[in-house]
Amino acid sequence: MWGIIATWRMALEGVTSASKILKEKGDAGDAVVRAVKEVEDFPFYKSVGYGGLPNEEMEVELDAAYMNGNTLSIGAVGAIKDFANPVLIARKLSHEPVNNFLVGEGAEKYAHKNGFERKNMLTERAKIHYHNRSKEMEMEIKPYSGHDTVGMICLDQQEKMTAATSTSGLFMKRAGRVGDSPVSGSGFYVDSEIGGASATGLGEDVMKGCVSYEIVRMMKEGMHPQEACEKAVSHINALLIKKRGKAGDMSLIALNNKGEWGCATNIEGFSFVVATDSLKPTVYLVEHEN
Ligand code: SD4
Repeated sequence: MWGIIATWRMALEGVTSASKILKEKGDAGDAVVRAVKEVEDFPFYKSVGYGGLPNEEMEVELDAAYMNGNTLSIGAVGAIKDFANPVLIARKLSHEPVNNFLVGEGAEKYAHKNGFERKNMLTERAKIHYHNRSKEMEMEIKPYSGHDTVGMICLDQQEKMTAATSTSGLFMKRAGRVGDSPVSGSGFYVDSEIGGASATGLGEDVMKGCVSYEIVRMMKEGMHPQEACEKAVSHINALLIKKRGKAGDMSLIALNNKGEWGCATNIEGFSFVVATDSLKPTVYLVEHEN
């Protein structure tokens, strides 16, 4: 048995490539990284990797993470500039005994030292978006105004599970801002003996609920991924409204070690992609919040 689930329609091509790896008994780490890399490399996906939207200083700062559910090893980078594939750097960092989560200059030094490809990630198209947005600025940052993060969970035929995320974060974020996507337990979490989960949305609010860990914890208690996602979204949504008067946008996906999956959201129009040994890569659209 094998399976993969990913946030947003933009993951379809990557998930299709990963499915081939998984079908041929390939490794869940190779599959998830291959799928995320494809999203990072595609210049028209304006919130991940090359072509990602810049921060308020017109610089593209990227966050990414990788987790191995067999060993619970985690690697992550935050606010890294000028490297083509943050997810590859994150995976490499997951092999280090310590110093697994590096940000900014330190992350760039590590990437350079380890021979990762340097690249100016700011495209002409992203510059145009920046200039248009600058004009209408002076308003609250909205993560969903043309903004998505890719998060994936993968299960291979050897029963290994992995998670990976990659994002340019909120459009017009402050320089140095790091969201939930590279933060274990918030943007992602996976344990091969249970399953994994990943989040997309307003990172500042996702982190208030450690939602990915919460979902895995509920799945450990025997909950189906769908129920765990719904419970996690409704719980954090209600909690934030109670304590703060409002809750940020949030969408969650999960896959357990039996290949069962789920998704829940508090927005309208969240898309995600699933493939398993019995389901060809398929895009689902959740039109209404759960
Ligand atoms: C962040 N969670 O940096 C990311 C943004 C995102 O859809 O997922 N947008 O806060």
